[in-house]
Amino acid sequence: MATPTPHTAVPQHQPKIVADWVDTVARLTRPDRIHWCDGSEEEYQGLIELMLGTGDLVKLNEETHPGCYLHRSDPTDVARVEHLTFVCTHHTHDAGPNNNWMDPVDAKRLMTELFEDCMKGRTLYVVPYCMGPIDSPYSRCGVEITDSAYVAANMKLMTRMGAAALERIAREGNFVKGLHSTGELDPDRRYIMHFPEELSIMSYGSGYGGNALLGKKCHALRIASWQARDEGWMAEHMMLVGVENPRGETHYIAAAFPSACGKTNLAMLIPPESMPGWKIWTVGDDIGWLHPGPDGRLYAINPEAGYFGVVPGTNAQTNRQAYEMITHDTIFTNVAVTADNQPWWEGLDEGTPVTDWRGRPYDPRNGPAAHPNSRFTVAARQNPIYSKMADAPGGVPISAIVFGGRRREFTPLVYQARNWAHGVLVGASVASETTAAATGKVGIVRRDPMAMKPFCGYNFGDYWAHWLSFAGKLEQPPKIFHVNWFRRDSDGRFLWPGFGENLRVLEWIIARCEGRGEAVETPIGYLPTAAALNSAGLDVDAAILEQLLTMVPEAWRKEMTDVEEYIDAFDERTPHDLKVELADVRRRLG
Ligand code: GTP
Ligand code: SPV
Ligand code: MN
Repeated sequence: MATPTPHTAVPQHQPKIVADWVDTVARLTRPDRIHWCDGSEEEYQGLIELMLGTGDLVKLNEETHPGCYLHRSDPTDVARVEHLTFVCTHHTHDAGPNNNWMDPVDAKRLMTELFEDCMKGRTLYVVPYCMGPIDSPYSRCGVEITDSAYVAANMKLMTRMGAAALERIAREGNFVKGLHSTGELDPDRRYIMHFPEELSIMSYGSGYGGNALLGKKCHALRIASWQARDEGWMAEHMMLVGVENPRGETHYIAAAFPSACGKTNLAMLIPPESMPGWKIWTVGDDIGWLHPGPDGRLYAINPEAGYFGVVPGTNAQTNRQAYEMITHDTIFTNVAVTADNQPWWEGLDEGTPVTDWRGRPYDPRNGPAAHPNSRFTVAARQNPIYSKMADAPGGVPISAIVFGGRRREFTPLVYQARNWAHGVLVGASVASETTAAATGKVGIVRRDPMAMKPFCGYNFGDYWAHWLSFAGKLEQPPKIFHVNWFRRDSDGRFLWPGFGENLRVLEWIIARCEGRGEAVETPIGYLPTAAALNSAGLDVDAAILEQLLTMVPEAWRKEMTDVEEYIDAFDERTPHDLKVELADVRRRLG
């Protein structure tokens, strides 16, 4: 069975614990070939050639976009499928009302039937990977078995994949098992199953990022959040960024925003011209693993090594850095193309789409040319501002945690929580308009605590208790804030320019962390005065700024009633201290 494929590089040591599992899976799925990925460049090129041959990839314009390829996914398979994503724990309450639950025995039976013989005629790829710097004590390894060359190639860009990970697995004797098959891409035969009690994942019937690149949301968030709770750390849907002031001092900030709400853009922010001397260093754009450090501060690593980012909206004005980063050696998924075969998407001010994301001649009556959730996959080292600290085994010390969401009404541009426990309530209160990152209606406000609604692998009640427990684990906990870049006027226009201008908000956040920065105390926390926000060169009306920095009590009384109803739905698992914080805010609001 194990006939080597033409692009198998040097044979490598195969730890028995991995080989045994691969063997068991191969007996079930019956692949024609087995390919152990070594993570080399030659192997990546081999996967690309293979997919160009099968039509899974199309080569883009070599002159303007060297090394860039387009993948068109099945039109029913373009986003995460939250309604088909399950957490399978022995006790339903351990998964909690925030997750779909299935009994692990039933889930295994269902998945085993789907996986039976599903790799006949296909290649089984063994993808060993390390989430986090290869020599960090905070990193964790996994192995994804997949029958998709697209998944294997994406994992190469997104993780530390190959021989080094396999060596670490052999040394540590454990790993997260992720089994994936694209199956028939039939939405009725599509499930993403998590078994946190045994650190394993089974995903069938999708090739889309968050459903299929199992190192990312499945391992680094759902499984890792479970492990983190047991081991005393946190796995969060957070970007990590270093903000260097003109004096050369750097503060690290972690920000949790729901999917397609601005993490990648904040992590790669370009300072406005009116803020000379400020520099931004990207540590991560989507996931942070946070640990109490020896000095009583909270330290973070980015478990990923690449970006799977939202394409639409990326242009030279909003984010020149990201825009240039994806002009070479990038896999595009579901964008449109121009007559001369360049990738195209909504928000680009040059070029004209001739073929839409489905490969049809572009016709505006069919909707946008690029899918609203079209994505780029690119290695982090292509980011010109990739932080030198991104590979530091101990991570970076976090000064501030920032929550945020898409709220068209009343949520201020920024406010600061009173203390850690109140900050946990602020995080638990996050709500946001839904986006194209998951299938379903777009633009509906839903509660998304800590931006983890789709990603927390256990009961939110327990999760909030875990968050609260860090007050006792940290001598210098990060200060906690909430931002909203997405307020709109009655015509639907954004009130705040966003993108680079968001640095003004980060500047105030940093000032607050240093015990400076003017603020007014309100029932929901501290808001900056208009004067405290750096507005030199900022093109926003004074009246608009005032509106962005105002707390509207009636709206907040209603909001807190909603929050109360939401957190109470977690029954006896909702920590008492969180309810106390909430009652406190309600009392202050009157
Ligand atoms: P995931 O990868 O899904 O977790 O998303 P993300 O949080 O990294 O979101 P990303 O930075 O990719 O932004 C998503 C969309 O929001 C893109 O279309 C951006 O152009 C847009 N966006 C990002 N930042 C801002 C901002 O400050 N203001 C406005 N108006 N739009 C923004
Ligand atoms: C998200 O949906 O939050 C993403 C994209 O970052 S995915 O990897 O598909 O989850
Ligand atoms: Mn994300």
